[in-house]
Amino acid sequence: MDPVLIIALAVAVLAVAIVILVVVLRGRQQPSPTAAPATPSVGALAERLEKTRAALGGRLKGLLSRGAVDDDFWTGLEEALIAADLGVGATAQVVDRVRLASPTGADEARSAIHDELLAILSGRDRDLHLDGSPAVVVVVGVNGVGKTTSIAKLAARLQSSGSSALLGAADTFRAAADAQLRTWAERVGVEIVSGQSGADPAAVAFDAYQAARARERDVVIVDTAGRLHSKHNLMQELGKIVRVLEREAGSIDEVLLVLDATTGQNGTAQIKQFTDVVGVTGIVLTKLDGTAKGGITVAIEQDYGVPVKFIGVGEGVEDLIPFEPRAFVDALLADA
Ligand SMILES: Nc1nc2c(ncn2[C@@H]2O[C@H](COP(=O)(O)OP(=O)(O)OP(=O)(O)O)[C@@H](O)[C@H]2O)c(=O)[nH]1
Ligand SMILES: [Mg+2]
Repeated sequence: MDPVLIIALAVAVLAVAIVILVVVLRGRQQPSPTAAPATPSVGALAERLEKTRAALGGRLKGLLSRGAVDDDFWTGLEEALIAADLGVGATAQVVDRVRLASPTGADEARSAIHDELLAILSGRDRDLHLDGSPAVVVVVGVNGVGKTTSIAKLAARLQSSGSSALLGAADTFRAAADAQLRTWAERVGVEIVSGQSGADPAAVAFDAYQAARARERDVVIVDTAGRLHSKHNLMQELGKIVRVLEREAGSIDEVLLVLDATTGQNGTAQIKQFTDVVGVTGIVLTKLDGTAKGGITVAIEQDYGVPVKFIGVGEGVEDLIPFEPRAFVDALLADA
C-alpha cells in the first residue's frame, strides 16, 4: 500500500479517536442532571392510596354495580363519602350535584361523582412560590405529623430539580430533633444550620437564613418544634420565628402546615389554630398511605380553602409528591 495512503489513514483514525475522546470527557465533566423524584402514575398512586381506594372505591363499586340510581344509592353514596372522611360539607355538595346531573345508570353516576370530587379540588394555586433569595419556607404542625421527614423529602426534590437548599433546625425543644434532621440532611446531601438544645428557635431560624444568604443558597427550609396547638407558649414562639424571618427576608415565601391524614377530621381543627398564628400558604398532607380517610384531602379544601400542595405517601425520600387533583381522584375511584 502507498505509504502516503497509510499515513493519511492513520491520521484519519487518530483524528476520529481524538474527537471521540473529547466528546466522552466533555460528557463526564457536565454535571449529570439528576432526575427529580418522579411523580407516580395513577396506577402507582392508587397503590399508595390502597386503603382509601379500597374503602371508598370498594363501596362505590358495590353501589354502582346494583345498576339502579334509587334512594338506596343516594344514601349509600352519602355514607361512603362520610366514611372516607370527606366531611359533611363536601359530602352534601357532591351528593347534591350528582343528583342534579340526574345520572341514569352506573357509568353516568360514576363519572358525575368523579367530576364533582374534582370540582372541589380544582382552581387552587398549588405551586411552591420560592421568589426570595434565598426563598424562605417554614414548616409547622403538631407533634409527629411528619414535619422533619417531609422537609428532607422536599429538600431532596428541590436539590434534584437544580435548586440548592439549606435546612434550619429550629426545633430546639425536643432533644433528638436536631440529630434527626442532621441524619436526613446527610442522607439527601443538604446543608444544615442548628443551635444548642434549648436555644432560642428564632435565633436558629435567623442564623439559618443568614447562612443561606451568605452562601447564596436558593431556599432555606426551617423545621420547627411539633407543638400542641393548645400550648400557648410554643405557639407564641412560632409567631416569633415567623416575625424574625419576615423582618430579615422581607416576607416568607411559604408557610407549610403538615397534617397527618390518619387523624382524619380531628386534624382539620389544626388548620384554624395555626392560621390564627401564622399565615399558612399550603398544606402537606402526610401518611395518606396509612389511612382509609384520604377523603380528608377534599374536606380540607372544601372547608378551609387552603391548598394541599404536597401529599406524603410513604416513608421513603421519594414519597412526597406534588398534589395533583385529577391523578388523586382517578386513583381514588380506580376500583369503582
Ligand atoms: N407511612 C408514612 N409515614 C410517614 C409519612 N410522613 C412521615 N412519616 C413518619 O411519621 C413519623 C414522624 O415523622 P417526623 O418527620 O419525625 O414528624 P415531626 O412532625 O417532625 O415530629 P416532631 O418533630 O416530633 O413533632 C416518622 O416515623 C416518619 O417516617 C408518610 O407520608 N407516610
Ligand atoms: Mg420533627
